[in-house]
Amino acid sequence: MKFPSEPFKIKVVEPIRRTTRQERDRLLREAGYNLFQVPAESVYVDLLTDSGTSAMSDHQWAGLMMGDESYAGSKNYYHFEAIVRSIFGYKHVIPTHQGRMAENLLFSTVVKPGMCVPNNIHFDTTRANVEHQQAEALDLVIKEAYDPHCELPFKGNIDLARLEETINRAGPDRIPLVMMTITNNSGGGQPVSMENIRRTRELLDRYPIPLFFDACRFAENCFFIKEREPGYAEKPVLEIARELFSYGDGCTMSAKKDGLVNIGGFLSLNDDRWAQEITNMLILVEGFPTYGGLAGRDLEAMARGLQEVLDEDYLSFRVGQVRYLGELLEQAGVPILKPIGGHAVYLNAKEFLPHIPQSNFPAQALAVALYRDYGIRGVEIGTLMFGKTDPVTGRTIHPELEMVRLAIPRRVYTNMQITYVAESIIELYRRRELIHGLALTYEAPMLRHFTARFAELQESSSLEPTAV
Ligand code: P70
Repeated sequence: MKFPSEPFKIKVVEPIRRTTRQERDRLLREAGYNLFQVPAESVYVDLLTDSGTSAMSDHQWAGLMMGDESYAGSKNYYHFEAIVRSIFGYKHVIPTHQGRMAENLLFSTVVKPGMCVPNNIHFDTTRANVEHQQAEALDLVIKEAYDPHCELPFKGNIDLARLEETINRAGPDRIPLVMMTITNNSGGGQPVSMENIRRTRELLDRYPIPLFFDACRFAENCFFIKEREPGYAEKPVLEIARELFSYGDGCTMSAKKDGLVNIGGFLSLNDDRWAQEITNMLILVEGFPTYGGLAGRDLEAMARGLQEVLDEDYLSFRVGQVRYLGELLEQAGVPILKPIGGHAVYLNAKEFLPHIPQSNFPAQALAVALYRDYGIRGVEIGTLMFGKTDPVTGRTIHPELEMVRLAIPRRVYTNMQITYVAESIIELYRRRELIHGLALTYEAPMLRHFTARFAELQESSSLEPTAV
């Protein structure tokens, strides 16, 4: 089946409050046209993120009742540790409350000022945690990743020639580790191939430099390997994951994605000395090593989620649902980033709104229109999130990709709701010239996208009022 139907049925529902266009228009004004400032209760389909927004299964909810809340030695920790070891295969398993704390603990331990950390593309929190150590975060993804039309099966691959050149230029002593983000979120949720990982390992062995994974969406990456890479079609996804992680020395994980939980993460690695230092720091900032900032019940939900996420019926539905949205849009001529990613569809705002220059935030304007007219919330991944000010000229340097990411929460929305999203966007595309740009009225010095405020360059009253 091209788009597999849901491999679950719904036991509990969360009603969604309907809002009017008028109400959403008011909320947008109050929010300064920043969708992070809009109350979630006033959103119909919330595609802001796939992080921490999954629906847990009855098995996971049952696991919450089995929480052992002992300060030390909780049985849920041992279960969680065993599951993580059985999939990832690393010796030490260090729980954290979410992914960025795993990054913070790792980088504050192994990265020193003046060092550099290569990655395919650093996610913002990873980059911020590397830069916080006064080190350089280098993005070395293959150049095709920046072309929204280029259809490669593994567009998240790292450029091995550039990696080798970087190591030779910087010197292996200045590179404490190489990261690989699977799937590559900032590059469109694109997978990395097993071959690229194997060859990265071979290259790093020559120095030697450790390889770590940013493993948030590892199951989706492994599913793409099964679908696309020769030799893997018959292998279970669990086996693919085990092989993939065997080429690394450790990983950071935000279990809010492929852990199918609402909060949780971990760091797992082989090196005893690093693990000891990290554990000492963990006690200082998160808690005792058998709970690491989480409740025992959270560890149990995470252990169960990590097993469920490897279910192939689930994965083919999951990746299929994202593809379903992408293909409906593509068939109608809506410009999207290709190939369709594992967790999200990315609208190409430069082509959707060619009449709005990048300095007037076309992707943000598109996200605003989508919310105002249809109650759908996506997230801007463009000039607002990644634009930088040139320290010499004071002018803004715009990123190459200007996109609205529609991230699909796991097991949350029905295919009918996804159809509604597609139909809304197609309708909006037909009257795209009525969308106007935005001008910044406030920005914070760091991570400005969360709190920025805008003014509309022209009132958007000409759009049809649509009730959802
Ligand atoms: C997302 C969220 C989190 C993330 C990630 C990768 C590859 C680490 C982390 C940090 C963040 C987000 C973005 C926009 C709106 C809301 C939320 N990604 N590495 O949606 O993990 O959040 O647990 O600290 O994608 O992509 P954590």
